[in-house]
Amino acid sequence: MRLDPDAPPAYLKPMKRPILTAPDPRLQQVSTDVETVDSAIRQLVDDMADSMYEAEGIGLAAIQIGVPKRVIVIDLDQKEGNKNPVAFINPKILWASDEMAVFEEGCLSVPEIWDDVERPAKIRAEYLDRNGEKQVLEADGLLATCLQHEMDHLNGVLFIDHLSRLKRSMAIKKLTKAKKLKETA
Ligand code: GNR
Ligand code: NI
Repeated sequence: MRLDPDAPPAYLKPMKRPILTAPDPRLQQVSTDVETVDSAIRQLVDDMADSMYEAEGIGLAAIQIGVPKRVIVIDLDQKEGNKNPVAFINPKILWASDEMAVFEEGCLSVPEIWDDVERPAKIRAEYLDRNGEKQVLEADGLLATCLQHEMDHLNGVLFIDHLSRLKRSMAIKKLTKAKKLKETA
């Protein structure tokens, strides 16, 4: 519910750690593994969660706030007062199903563009949690899609890279135009 109809959309609100938007070469960087899950990493996780909630997203990769480390935060069912961000550090896919699933995807770094992306329907992944403990998770549905979308970010890949060349170039054109308009505003 939007109280003020003239309020800017969430992703344009000033943030402590603003989210980079395409085209930005930083989003194409390959992020590097975290060596030690220390308090600085936990602070990064908390900052990422802040930016994710402020932008009303369900997931965020560290590179989206300009930090090229293999850190992801996800919260699929966030209700007011019930925020439960989950950190995935150095995530690795151990297994992916042959079965595929199509979801309509969006991205906080690709504002206002949505399109269908096909990915493995189920995955098994290992990662470190915010205490540095190794975890293994089997995921399907939206969580499987979201994890793969975020792990793509760690490798410098955006969901529009999975679209046809025509759709991708139309998306980049639209994003470039939107950025120019924002600069001159
Ligand atoms: O908020 C987000 N929603 C979403 C919807 C479908 C598939 C993936 C996503 S992730 C996205 C947030 C984001 O850009 N994470 O990188
Ligand atoms: Ni994204």
